[in-house]
Amino acid sequence: MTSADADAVTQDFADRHGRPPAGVWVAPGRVNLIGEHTDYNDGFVMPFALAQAVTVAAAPRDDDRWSVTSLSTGETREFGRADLVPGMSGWQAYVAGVVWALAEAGHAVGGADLVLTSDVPIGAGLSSSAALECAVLAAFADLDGLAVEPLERAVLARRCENAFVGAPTGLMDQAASTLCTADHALFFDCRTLEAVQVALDLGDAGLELLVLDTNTPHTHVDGEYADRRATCEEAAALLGVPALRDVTDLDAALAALPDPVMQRRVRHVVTENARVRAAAEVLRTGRVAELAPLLDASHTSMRDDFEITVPTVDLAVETARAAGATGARMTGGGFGGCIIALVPTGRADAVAAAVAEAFATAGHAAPEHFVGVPSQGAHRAV
Ligand code: GAF
Repeated sequence: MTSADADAVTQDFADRHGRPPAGVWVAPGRVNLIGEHTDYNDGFVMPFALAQAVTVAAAPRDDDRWSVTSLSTGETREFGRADLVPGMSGWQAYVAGVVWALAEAGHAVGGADLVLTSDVPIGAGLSSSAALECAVLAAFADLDGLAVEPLERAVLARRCENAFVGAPTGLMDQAASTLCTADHALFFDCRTLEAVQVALDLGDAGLELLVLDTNTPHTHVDGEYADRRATCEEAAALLGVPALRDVTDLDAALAALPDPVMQRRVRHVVTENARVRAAAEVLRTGRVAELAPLLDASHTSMRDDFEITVPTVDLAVETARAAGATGARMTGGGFGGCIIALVPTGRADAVAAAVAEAFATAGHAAPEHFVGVPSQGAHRAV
């Protein structure tokens, strides 16, 4: 989010609705530093919020309707209370679902006009939808004076995603967008919901985090994601534990499972949880450079055991490493999207250029890239 985004939504709101907005709210996208597909297994994750965010201007209206304009797409969508039915299609479902989830939890949300814009790349695994949910939830909470604590906001935004939009995701993205703080990663326990802010001072270690979008379309993402989740739940049931988080003896668990695919899925989740805890310890004790091998091991595990990477993502990771990244991995749900690479300060453009060259040779379009800056979670900007 830039101050230009806040100005743009404020100006458009005033022009469009003939009155100023009551405020402007912002909620960021995220990168996940480490801990992939562990959230819905009651495990650990460690994302940080990006500077890229959804920015929304809003004001109440005096009927039970909502209008939402996206400056990013130029579209306006409207819905009323009677339209708040799970399964709604279109991007406005992420707004309607938040009204629905708040109402289900007993919070009275009044009609409102909203104008929003976003600089979170869409469909790139950087949580553009969670940012949208958390931004409008922050707006509704303030407009209607709702007493909803940050953690409950994350839980309600996830409920919107799961029960209204219909995506069977975990809590990581909404927790990151809501709970993260500037200069920190969030070590989040998805069972106890304990959130620990861990200082993330890459610059002190002479490093920065390159975020590179492979532009790979997410075909069949939803089906693949749901499939991975179902296999994990089936494995937990076979092992007689509430969730894969509870597997304490990996070798015994693998020996008890009949199916090699299921064994690989379980190995990913159990070892990834251990890597998240190790990464939190590495940061807590100021050994930032030691993040790199954990990122590499996470990627290998996602590629070989959870099987959620794709050739462009693997090419980007391998090329980044060969060009000087000390560690690299895919970030997010998988099957495309972004990679993150830990690079020496000032080397992000050079590493990205090497990946662009490898992509050109392989016949792929040049990826976009930026340096990820650990930023503030959802808040009121104006
Ligand atoms: C997506 C989901 F939304 C998250 O809940 C998480 O499972 C992630 O994929 C994989 O770690 O972003």
